Amino acid sequence: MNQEQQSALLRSASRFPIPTGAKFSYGTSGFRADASLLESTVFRVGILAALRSIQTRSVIGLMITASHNQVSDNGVKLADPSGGMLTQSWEPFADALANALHPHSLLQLLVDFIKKENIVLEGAPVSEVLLGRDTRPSGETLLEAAKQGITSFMGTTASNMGIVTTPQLHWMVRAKNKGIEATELNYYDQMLTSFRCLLDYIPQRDSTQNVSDKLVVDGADGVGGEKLENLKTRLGYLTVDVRNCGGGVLNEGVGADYVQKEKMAPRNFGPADAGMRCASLDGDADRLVYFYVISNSNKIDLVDGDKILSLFALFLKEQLCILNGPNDGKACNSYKASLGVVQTAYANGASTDYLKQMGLEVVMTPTGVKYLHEKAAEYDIGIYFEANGHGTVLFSDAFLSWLEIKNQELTSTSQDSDQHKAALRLLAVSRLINQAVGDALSGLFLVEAILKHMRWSIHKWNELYQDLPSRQLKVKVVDRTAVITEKAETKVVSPAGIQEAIDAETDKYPKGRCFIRPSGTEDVVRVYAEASSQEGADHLANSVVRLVEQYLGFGRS
Ligand code: G16
Repeated sequence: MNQEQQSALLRSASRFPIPTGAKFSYGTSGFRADASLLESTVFRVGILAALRSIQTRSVIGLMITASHNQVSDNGVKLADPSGGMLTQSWEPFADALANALHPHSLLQLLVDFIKKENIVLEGAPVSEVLLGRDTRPSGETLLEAAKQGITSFMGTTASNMGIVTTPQLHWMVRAKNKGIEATELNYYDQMLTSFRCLLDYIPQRDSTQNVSDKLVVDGADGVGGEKLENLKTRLGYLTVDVRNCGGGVLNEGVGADYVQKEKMAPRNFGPADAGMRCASLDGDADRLVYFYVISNSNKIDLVDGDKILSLFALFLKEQLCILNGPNDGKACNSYKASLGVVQTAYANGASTDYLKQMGLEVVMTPTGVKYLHEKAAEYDIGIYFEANGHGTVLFSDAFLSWLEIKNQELTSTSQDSDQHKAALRLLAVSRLINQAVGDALSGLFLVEAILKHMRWSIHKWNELYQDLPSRQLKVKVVDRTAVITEKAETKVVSPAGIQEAIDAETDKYPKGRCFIRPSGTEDVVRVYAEASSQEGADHLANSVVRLVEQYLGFGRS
């Protein structure tokens, strides 16, 4: 690194001192904390993004969001050239940068890392970082800090995409690196064209079984609701009533996280909506759950990420079977595509059983899209979802190339055949659903198209299987990092003895299952319990909360 570059970095770093006593960690989905603590971190992630762009010679994304967290929090994460999460191998360096106490120690870290990774700064082509933020008021100042970090690497451009959903920014990074037009408008065009294509190939059946054309959406008072509101005139048959569109407090009594955890109707929903098909997005629109309000109450029946996954799996498996014909892949000229699903320990046990009964391969990973995405990418069609509604469907390049050729062949030999329609549907799904990351908007349009295709009401969809009763709680402890887990977070290895105590408690409940893990986005330990009755699940979760307090020190939230 030349002298001029070193001086530029030292100058800008001195304007962003780290708050006294603060400790930052690149968690489940980037850095998250109270927004007032984050300026230095965001500045440093700007530096990291520029360096990653220089190293990969590609466009990188930097998103400022704390997603489902409360409005006073904020966060920052990076999107890699593929549009996916920052490679995990750079996370320790991100931690070190965020915690370097002085500009000189920051510079030394950079010099050492550049040398270790053989990053060539001089003569590198112009690098670029796309910036986005959600609607949090603190986002504007933090975005400025990110720009300062990015541009303190000479020759790096910071392109501000404005207020966007997290998945939109990931999509733009992926598109730009593939040489495709990457504006917000391009994103909508691709999504809605494929949505209409799926609708065009819906089989003509008994018209008495029509699905309601009305959907009510809770926008979490965040960015997703606003974006959806602007799309309303382009949705054809589908009438969307968007509520919680920015007038209230972000994520407070609204949004996918609230709906999924509390199993209650969000603000501005109530008994008058009983039976309606409703969906809820989270604060930055990377999570989606569906629900319907139970008559005369504010309680809901939740249709969570596991059921979205099951719906997608059912539809895609059906299309593959049609495409491959009666010989199920053994026919000449067919492609035996691998179809796999990825879940976490939070997946309801009933969903995992259902997927296995469908003959699907189910793989478990730790919490965090970065783990699920990586695993799903090993299949020709990999479907991943967390129960909280974060997920997508990935298509391999090899399968898509084969599908394009197959489609051309069928266009000339058997247009309008069932096989041809299945090929067109699969291609449409691959364009509709975000290939970079879980995306509530594209997920919502795929759900809507499949329900219409199946002629299923939300109730019928919910009957795919019956969830085992569950309860999720969070516990504030002295130091959550003292909890160390293994086996996809289903077993605790430290503190010693707590796993045996959890097992002994769990054994008391029929169909009991319980695990704890430290959150990577909030300062809490999470407790998940499942049992054959709601009372049992609640009781088990509360008993394990007490164990956590006993082993890790007190402070329930
Ligand atoms: C993020 C991650 C998700 C994860 C969630 C909760 O979601 O992207 O994969 O499930 O945090 O993580 P934890 O339990 O570690 O706090 P979001 O929607 O907040 O970005």
